[in-house]
Amino acid sequence: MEVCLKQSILFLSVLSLQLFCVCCYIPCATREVEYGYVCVCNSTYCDTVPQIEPLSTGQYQIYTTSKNNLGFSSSVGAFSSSSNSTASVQISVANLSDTHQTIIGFGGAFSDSTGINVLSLPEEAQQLLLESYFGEEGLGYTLGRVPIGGTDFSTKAYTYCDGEDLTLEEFTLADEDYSYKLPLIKKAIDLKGDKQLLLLASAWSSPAWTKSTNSIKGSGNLKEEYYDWWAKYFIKFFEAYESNGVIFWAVTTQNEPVQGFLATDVPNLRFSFNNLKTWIKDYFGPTIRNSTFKDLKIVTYDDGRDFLPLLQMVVLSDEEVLEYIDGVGVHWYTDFFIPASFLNYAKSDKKDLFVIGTEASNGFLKFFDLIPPVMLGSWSRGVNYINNIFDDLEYGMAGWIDWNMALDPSGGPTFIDNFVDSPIIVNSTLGEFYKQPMFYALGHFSKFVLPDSVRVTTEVSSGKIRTLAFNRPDNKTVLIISNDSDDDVEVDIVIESISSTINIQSKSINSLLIKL
Ligand SMILES: *[C@@H]1O[C@H](CO)[C@@H](O)[C@H](O)[C@H]1NC(C)=O
Ligand SMILES: *[C@@H]1O[C@H](CO)[C@@H](O)[C@H](O)[C@H]1NC(C)=O
Ligand SMILES: *[C@@H]1O[C@H](CO)[C@@H](O)[C@H](O)[C@H]1NC(C)=O
Ligand SMILES: *[C@@H]1O[C@H](CO)[C@@H](O)[C@H](O)[C@H]1NC(C)=O
Ligand SMILES: *[C@@H]1O[C@H](CO)[C@@H](O)[C@H](O)[C@H]1NC(C)=O
Ligand SMILES: *[C@@H]1O[C@H](CO)[C@@H](O)[C@H](O)[C@H]1NC(C)=O
Ligand SMILES: CC(=O)N[C@H]1CO[C@H](CO)[C@@H](O)[C@@H]1O
Repeated sequence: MEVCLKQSILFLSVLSLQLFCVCCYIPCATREVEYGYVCVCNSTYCDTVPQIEPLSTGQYQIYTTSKNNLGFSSSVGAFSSSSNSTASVQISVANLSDTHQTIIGFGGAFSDSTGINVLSLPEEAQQLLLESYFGEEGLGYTLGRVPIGGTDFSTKAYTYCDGEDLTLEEFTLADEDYSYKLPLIKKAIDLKGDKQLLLLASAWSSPAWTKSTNSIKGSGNLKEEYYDWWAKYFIKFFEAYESNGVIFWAVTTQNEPVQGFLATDVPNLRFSFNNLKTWIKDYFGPTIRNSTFKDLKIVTYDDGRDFLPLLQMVVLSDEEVLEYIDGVGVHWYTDFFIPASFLNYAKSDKKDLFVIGTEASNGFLKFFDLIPPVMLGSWSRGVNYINNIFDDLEYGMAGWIDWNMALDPSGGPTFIDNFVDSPIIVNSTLGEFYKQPMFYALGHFSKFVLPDSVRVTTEVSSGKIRTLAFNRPDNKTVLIISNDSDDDVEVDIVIESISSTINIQSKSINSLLIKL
């Protein structure tokens, strides 16, 4: 494919002056860094995703990102009806009607730290960063998580009603909402144009005076006398955001209600499963459903895989709770020792609930500072994301939301020093930002597995590669194919009655779009 720089050409026609955007795509400006490679963006330069070509029947377009060749490269080929391959690996999609879950989307979180880092860049670079995630030539994120109040990725602990006020009259959004969250969310919505950005809200902590510990920081229980007050607080939040032009799609019942207590400094509200059940069915559910925000999807749990069996036993078994909830949110922090099969416990036999990944972040395991929070350029952290998304989607997840969209080179700011990694690292002193392998890993899913795509059954003849396939709403089929081996692999791909042999590069993730 031809590679050239995007340029705008003023084209004067008889009728009007029109601005045409000419040409293909902007390739990665590769830089070798401590742990691998990144793509460098600044105020005047940022790589884009090559455009999707108009394909005729049987044609495919394959996008590749590899360890030594970041960014997206793309080429076009064709399937044929004669199958005569000698390839060592076979991928088969035998029946496009053999379907599984419908996809909701992929995205990241509008944490305060994301806003602080984005806004630390020159304005043109800010725009290129947001385009990289939400733009037509970027990853096309369709989901965003918005913290209700502060988190560990803020510069201080705060809620919207820090003074004791039973009437909620003093409820007021924080400077952080006006400076960091709302401006970015609005720009992201603008970049989506007529396409939807689905926003999910989650609270980390209620005000200190409503908690057993009398502190926003650290885990405390919500005092029972504030159960009703806390439900109404959410309505105030949705009203305040609505008056700023931002409408939400979903809300979670509490960020990490179960194991938030393990991180002793993180602003967190703790619920036992029994208390969570009571709060949802007697307070939160009725309050939301009886408000102007009654159409919000209510997502419960919002915590690690490990306690899903208990969630199923205590909460998802209760028919009154099921009346109110639409989905189950799952965090990734215990995935390194809890198998994806635990996601089978995120289900109820009485109601279809969607399962969605609501938070993920590399670099949280520091093992007494032996592992740095940010490993700039690390391909293996990209592979962590790839394998995790594969596992989750194989077990029925409908979407996956990353944590901070942009952090500084130390993995912050975070007022409790809970530094972690992020797909984009911002260097404000140089006015540039670095797209890490994680960015491209996540992008292969967000860009090509569009909302309303439906997963179809795939089979792979060897453990050498992983693949998932989806029927997209535009009637194209997409295969995501990854291999982490040191050698290129010849793969014969058979989709119902047509096939093609494709070389899958070593250490690569690929998206193959086919028009059938
Ligand atoms: C921005 O990045 C491009 C491509 O790497 C480079 O040519 C240009 O010099 C950079 N601009 C600044 C101001 O660093
Ligand atoms: C199939 O492969 C064999 C051996 O590689 C070759 O002789 C034959 O012509 C091929 N047939 C088709 C239809 O491509
Ligand atoms: C394909 O899958 C669908 C749905 O499971 C099933 O009804 C149909 O019989 C399958 N077709 C074949 C040829 O197996
Ligand atoms: C719903 O709200 C109305 C008035 O706003 C109130 O009269 C009614 O009791 C509420 N119903 C529930 C189930 O909370
Ligand atoms: C950020 O820029 C400074 C120069 O201002 C440089 O010393 C530092 O190494 C850069 N950080 C990263 C992670 O590239
Ligand atoms: C997809 O295929 C279905 C059935 O053949 C057709 O009704 C629909 O219009 C197609 N959609 C698009 C976007 O081409
Ligand atoms: C992601 C993935 O499945 N990677 C595999 C690629 O192939 C090697 C063997 O060559 C496997 O060990 C990896 O698990």
